[in-house]
Amino acid sequence: MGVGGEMTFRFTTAGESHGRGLVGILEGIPAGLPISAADVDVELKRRMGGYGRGARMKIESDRIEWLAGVRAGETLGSPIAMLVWNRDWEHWQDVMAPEADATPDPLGRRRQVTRPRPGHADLTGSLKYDRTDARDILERASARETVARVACGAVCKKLLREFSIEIGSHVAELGGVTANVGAQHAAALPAHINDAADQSPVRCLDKDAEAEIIRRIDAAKAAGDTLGGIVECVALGVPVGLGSHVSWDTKLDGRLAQALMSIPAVKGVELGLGFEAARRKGSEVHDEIMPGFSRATNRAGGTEGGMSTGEPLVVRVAMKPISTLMSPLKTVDLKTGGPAQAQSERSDVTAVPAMGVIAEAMMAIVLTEALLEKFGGDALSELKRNVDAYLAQVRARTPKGAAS
Ligand code: EPS
Repeated sequence: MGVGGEMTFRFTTAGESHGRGLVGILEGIPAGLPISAADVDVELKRRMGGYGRGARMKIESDRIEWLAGVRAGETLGSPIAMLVWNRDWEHWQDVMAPEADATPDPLGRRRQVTRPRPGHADLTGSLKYDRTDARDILERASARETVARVACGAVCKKLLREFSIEIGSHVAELGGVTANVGAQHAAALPAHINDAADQSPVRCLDKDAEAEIIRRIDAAKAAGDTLGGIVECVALGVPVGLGSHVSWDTKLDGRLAQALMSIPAVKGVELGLGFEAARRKGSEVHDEIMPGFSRATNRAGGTEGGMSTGEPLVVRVAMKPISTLMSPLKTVDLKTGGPAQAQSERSDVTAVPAMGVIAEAMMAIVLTEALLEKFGGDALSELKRNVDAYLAQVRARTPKGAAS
C-alpha cells in the first residue's frame, strides 16, 4: 500500500501438505462478482486429476469453505479467504501437531526425513532454516500448496469471464512425447481448449501422443522413476494494453514468467515462439500488422513491449520430473553425514496434467492484477464501465472501413 492508499491486489497462501488444511487469500477483487463454492471446486477437481498421480489423490476430495469476503453469492470487495481441509491430516495429527506436548517424543519425531532428495527443497531448506528434520521444509515445499493457488485462480477466472477472457491449457509434451497440436502447430487448438483437454487422462489433444504418454508413465512407474513435460496455456479475449513498457516490474510478460516459474518443479517459461525466436531471422519472427490492427500471425504469443497485444496470450511451461523417486538417488544423511539413498515418500509419477490447471490459475491471477491495475473500480459495475470506455477509445483509433 502506497502513501496514497491506492487499492492493492494481493494474493497469498498458507498451509502444509499434511497439516490441517490450506488457506488462500485474495485482496482487491471488486464487490458484486457472482461466485459460488461450486465455481471454485470445479477447478480443484480438475487439479486433482491426471494419469500418473499417486495414492494421495484417492484420499483427498478438495473443496473450499468460504471464510470471508463473500455473502449471498457475491463478493463484498473485502479480502476473500478460502479454506481447504486436508483429509490426510487425520493420519498425520501427531506428526504435524503444532503443540510440542502433543508430539509424542519431540527429539525422536516420527516420520523424520533426514536423507534429502536430490532436486527437492529438502537439503537447501534444511541448511537455510537450520532444521535437522527436512519434513519442516518439504511440508511447505510440497505441491499440495497449489490447491490454494487454484482456489484463488478460480475466483480470478470468474472475474475475467465477465470480460470474456477465457484461459485454457493442454499438455504439449510429456516424458519426451510431443503432441502434434498447439498454438505453433498446423493442427490448430480447439476454440474451447479445456472442454477437449479435460476429456483426456493426460490432458493431451493428440490421441496418438496420448497413448504413447500413458505407456511411458506406466514404464516409469514400473522402474520407480518420474517424468516431466511441457504445458501450453492460452488466454483468449485479453484486451490490448494490459501491463506496461514503462518499468521492468510492470511488464506483463515478466510478471507471467515469474508467476509461472514459481509453480513447484517448473524450470522454464516461454512466450510465443520463446527460445525458437532466437534462432530465426526477424522477418520470420515478428507478426505483421494488418488493417484493423489485427496480426497475420501470433509468434509473439500475445505481448509486445511488455503489454498485451489483443492476440491470444500463449505461454509454454516446462516442468522437471518430480524429485521423489521410488528407486532413489544417492544422497547424504543429515544425521550421520554419511552416504545414503534418498528417502522415498509416497508421490506421483508425473503431475504435468495437473500443472496445466495450476498454470491457468497463475495466469488468471496475473491477468486479474493487471486488469484491476489498469481499470480499477470498487464494484464490478464500475470496473465494467471503465473497461467499456477504454475499449470504445481503442475502437475509435481503429482505421475507418477496416475489419475489426
Ligand atoms: C508431493 C507429494 C505427494 C503428492 C503431493 C505433492 O503427496 P504425499 O506425500 O501426501 O503423497 O500427492 O501433491 C498433493 C498432495 C497435491 O494435492 O497435489 C510433494 O512432495 O510435493
